[in-house]
Amino acid sequence: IVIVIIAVVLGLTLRQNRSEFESTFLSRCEKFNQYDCKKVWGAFQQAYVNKDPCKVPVEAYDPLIAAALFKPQCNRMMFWSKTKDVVHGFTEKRDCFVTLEDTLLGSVLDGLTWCGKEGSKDTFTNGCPGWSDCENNTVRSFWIRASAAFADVACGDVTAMLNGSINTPFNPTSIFASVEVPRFIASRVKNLNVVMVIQKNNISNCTDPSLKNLTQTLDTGITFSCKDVSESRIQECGAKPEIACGACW
Ligand code: N1C
Repeated sequence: IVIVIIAVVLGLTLRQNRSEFESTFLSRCEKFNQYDCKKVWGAFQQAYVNKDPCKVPVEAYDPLIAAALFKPQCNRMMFWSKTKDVVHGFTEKRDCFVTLEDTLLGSVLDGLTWCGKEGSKDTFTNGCPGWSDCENNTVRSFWIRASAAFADVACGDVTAMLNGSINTPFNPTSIFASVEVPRFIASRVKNLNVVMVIQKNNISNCTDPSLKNLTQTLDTGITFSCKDVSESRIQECGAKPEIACGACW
């Protein structure tokens, strides 16, 4: 009897987990019109279900990206590295910029962990490999693929917020440096404007040597600019809609 009870409870929790993930996915998806969320869910699942969660290549998400295409928003696209909270604190309140998390796929999967298992058709949210446990893990491959698609449609003036409180604001291992910047092409992107977020104890700024690597990676023809902006100014601009987007920094 005890074993049966344990089995039932375990079975229920696992099922609940699965349906909870699926309902989070669908309810977040349904906030966006123009998408067939059931179809998007199907395309999403096929990327990792019934697979070893360390053997999900970036390309496994190609059909998902095809099912939920990104629309280019010229001059409004915002990229970031190690500044997620500042960026989203700002974009939540103001309409100036669009981040990947404002698009269907980014917003649906932001903050979530998911993976499959060989021999199972379920989605698991526990026991999934961490970001750097193995290279081709379910979650990391998704963010690489989605970031690549988002960067592919970048156009006009592009903005990126980098962190002035770390040693290497432009870190070659970040998704921003390794996936996004190399995909900006001069025929679409005019200028890359880096906003260096400066806190009280900042250790780097726009003169940081890592930005040299950034300008060297940039496609010839894309101009580069960088501005040191205090975190409090970014917050102020987020809180005051009367400040025009272009006057924030
Ligand atoms: O490795 P990063 O920063 O440079 O990646 C950020 C970069 C942004 O410009 C986004 O367009 O790549 C995109 N991106 C996301 O939008 C995103 N949302 C949530 C990349 N990663 C994203 N995450 C999670 O943040 C992801 O699961 C991983 O843990 C971090 C990577 O962010 P980072 O190292 O600060």
